[in-house]
Amino acid sequence: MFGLMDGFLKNDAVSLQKDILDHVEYTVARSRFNFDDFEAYQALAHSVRDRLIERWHDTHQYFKKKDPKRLYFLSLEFLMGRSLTNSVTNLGIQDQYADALSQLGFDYEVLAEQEGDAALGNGGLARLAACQMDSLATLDYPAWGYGLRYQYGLFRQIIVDGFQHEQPDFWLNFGNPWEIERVHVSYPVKFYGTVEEEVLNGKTFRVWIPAESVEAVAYDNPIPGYGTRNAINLRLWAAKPSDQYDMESYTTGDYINAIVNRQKAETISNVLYPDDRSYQGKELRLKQQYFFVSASLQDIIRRFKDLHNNFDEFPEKVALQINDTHPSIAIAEVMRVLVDEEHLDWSKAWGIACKIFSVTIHAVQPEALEKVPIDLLGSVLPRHLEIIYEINYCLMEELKKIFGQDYDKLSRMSIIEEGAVKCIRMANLSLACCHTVNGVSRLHLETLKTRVFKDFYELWPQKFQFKTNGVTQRRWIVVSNPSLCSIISKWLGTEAWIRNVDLIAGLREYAEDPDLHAEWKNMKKVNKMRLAEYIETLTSVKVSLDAMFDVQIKRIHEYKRQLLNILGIIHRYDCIKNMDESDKRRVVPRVCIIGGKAAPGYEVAKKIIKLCHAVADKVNIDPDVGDLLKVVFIPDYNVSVAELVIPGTDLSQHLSTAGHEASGTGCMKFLMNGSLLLATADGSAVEIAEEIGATNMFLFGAKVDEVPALREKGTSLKGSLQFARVVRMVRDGHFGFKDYFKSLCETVEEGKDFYLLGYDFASYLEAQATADRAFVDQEKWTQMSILSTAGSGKFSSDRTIEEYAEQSWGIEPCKCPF
Ligand code: 26V
Repeated sequence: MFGLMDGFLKNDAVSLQKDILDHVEYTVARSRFNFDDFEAYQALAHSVRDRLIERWHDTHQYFKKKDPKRLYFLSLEFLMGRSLTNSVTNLGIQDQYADALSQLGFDYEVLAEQEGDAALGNGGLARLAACQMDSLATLDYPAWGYGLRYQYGLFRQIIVDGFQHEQPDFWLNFGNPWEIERVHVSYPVKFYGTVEEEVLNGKTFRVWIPAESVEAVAYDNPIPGYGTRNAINLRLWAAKPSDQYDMESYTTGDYINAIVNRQKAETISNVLYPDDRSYQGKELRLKQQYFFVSASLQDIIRRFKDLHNNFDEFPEKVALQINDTHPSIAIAEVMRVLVDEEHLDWSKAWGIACKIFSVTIHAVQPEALEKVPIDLLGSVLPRHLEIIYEINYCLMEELKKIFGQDYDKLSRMSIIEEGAVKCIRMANLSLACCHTVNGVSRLHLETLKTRVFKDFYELWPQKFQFKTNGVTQRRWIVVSNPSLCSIISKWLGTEAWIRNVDLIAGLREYAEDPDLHAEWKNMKKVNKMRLAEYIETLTSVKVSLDAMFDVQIKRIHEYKRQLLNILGIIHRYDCIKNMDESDKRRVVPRVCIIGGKAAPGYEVAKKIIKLCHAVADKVNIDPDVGDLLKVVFIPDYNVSVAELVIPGTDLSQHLSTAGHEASGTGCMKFLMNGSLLLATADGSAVEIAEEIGATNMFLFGAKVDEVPALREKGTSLKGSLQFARVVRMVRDGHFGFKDYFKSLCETVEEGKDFYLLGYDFASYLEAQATADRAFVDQEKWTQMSILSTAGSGKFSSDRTIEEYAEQSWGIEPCKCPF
């Protein structure tokens, strides 16, 4: 590890202790002789924050001096989780802090548990953004993240009688030491109003006269790199009432109402939308998008103008990354600023816009692509609607030259969707402008090219690329699995893999070494013990450490097929019930762990959660089963729960119907931690199989190209007697709640089984049986586990970010000297 002192603040244990005590006294305002764990955590966090701020300042000073091309990463969601452990690890001063705290009578790990998660995102897309920020900082890229500072993050899930209930996530209630409020960095963001014509120097301009203004205030979250002095910034915007807001009410004497109305401005950044399935065309959502986009662009342009006065240089200094279609209103906003405010020609402005934007699509399903009703856009952002019409006009003119009278094609490619409700297709707006459109795995790009964006791909094949997702090994190994981290460093003889994860492949050489096996098994056991304790505290279920810990944790979605998992568990239960004692001795004991949140309005997903509990209630107390099978639902799954569960997992499940998971990043975290994967050939799993060898994982199910025909044929329950039997058990009320589960059973009925659970069931059970057999041979299993970790190098977000930097953004590292 590095650096005892690299700024004004010293990092030896004595200095850290003094800093912590000072913060107890002066920041937390408690006596230095009497403070509890939470107060100690707060003081500790503030002392870490001081060190982050030093690096943050130096980095930004240095970026300013060098003025490199910067990447601006626009995302409506960032799922950062906890900051303490990650920051301390990246600063390289964990041992010193642990020492300092133990001398004060505190335990570093206990204090780390005091921190709540920053959950400003739904799932995969948002956690990916967080991993990518870590890689951008570590690899010294001059990058900024921009997003929204929601008052309420993703809802907390509580389970009452097996049913999910949602509770608000008041994550800011106890303060947030990781952010720096910048009251002086604020911009007005305008809404509504009309557009008028204005003549200036003989030229006519369209001028937006907005009717409402809301202030965007910056909150900066420093993101430290590992093994570097660089700390980049995640700037999140909070909505505050603007000074210009409704002044009239004051002058008319309606003071109280004027104040109440002002407060309404804050609703824009109040709450994160918790549904990651389809866009519903809500006004608040559009306002959130424009709010953070407009503030970010004002900030970016101000920074550019500090050093430049010619917008021709803009593409040399600025790369704008749009994370999914959510921020794509940025394209219209850049055009508005360049044309209406900077008075550039339309074509010149469009040329600039086309050079700066790139987009990554994170979904497969067309429903996830946002569409905004024209009436809504016209009311909230009237000038932007005009601009989008103009962009579409130019696009259509260009397409007519190429495709002539092919009106079907033209209407498919148009940014405007005609229909009962006329809409703007935000994805098409992005496709028209962005120089690069990225998929998140090789398979995903194929789907985009051949289905969702076929017409655009045929027109502009060069725009389409993929960057297979990755996750950061800093959080997912170093922070969450310190014993594995030590083993890897010891056997490789270096810690260099933490920055250059390709080195991890060096473990392959020792995959059969009995000494490594012993250490590896011990590491797994200790992690399983921790997980078992957590499970018992939360659910009162006692689990055996000799059992295979089998885990599926992710958002609950029909396409992710948690239902397939539960039906598989029912089958296992049914088999055990029908066994005699000698057969039972051959059963591999399992602890089946499921966790995840269902979108609040997603009924089917909520029924899946209830079914999981209903099965657990029956199985876990059945004396015929004992330790052979336990079923556990972990409530309120989030990033820090993942950090605990993943290291203790033997087998993880990734069951999406082929063609539905764009990439999947959970599987990469499990892979790094030496969990074996039971997966369909979907998303990144295909590439994982190439890296570690298909024989080191358990693949099953229909392949992508078989899916359409299988759907057409309407595969039936008759196809698998076993499937029919387990579904009947649920339908007949074997687990209670007969009426409640009726509609859930119908989703997999003959002719309705869209996600092909019935078709894949037999092959799923076969893969499960293969996993059981493999687990019996613990040496073989351990070897496969080591090979999984050894093959995980490609799935680091460092690799992904380097590809983006080179192929999409055109940015270079800018390393702040130590
Ligand atoms: C869509 C919407 C629709 C409007 C309401 C709010 C909202 C929020 C999120 C989304 C899209 C979710 C997309 C997402 O998380 N995709 C996941 O992205 C991962 C990272 O690329 C990828 O590994 C997963 O396969 C993909 O499902």
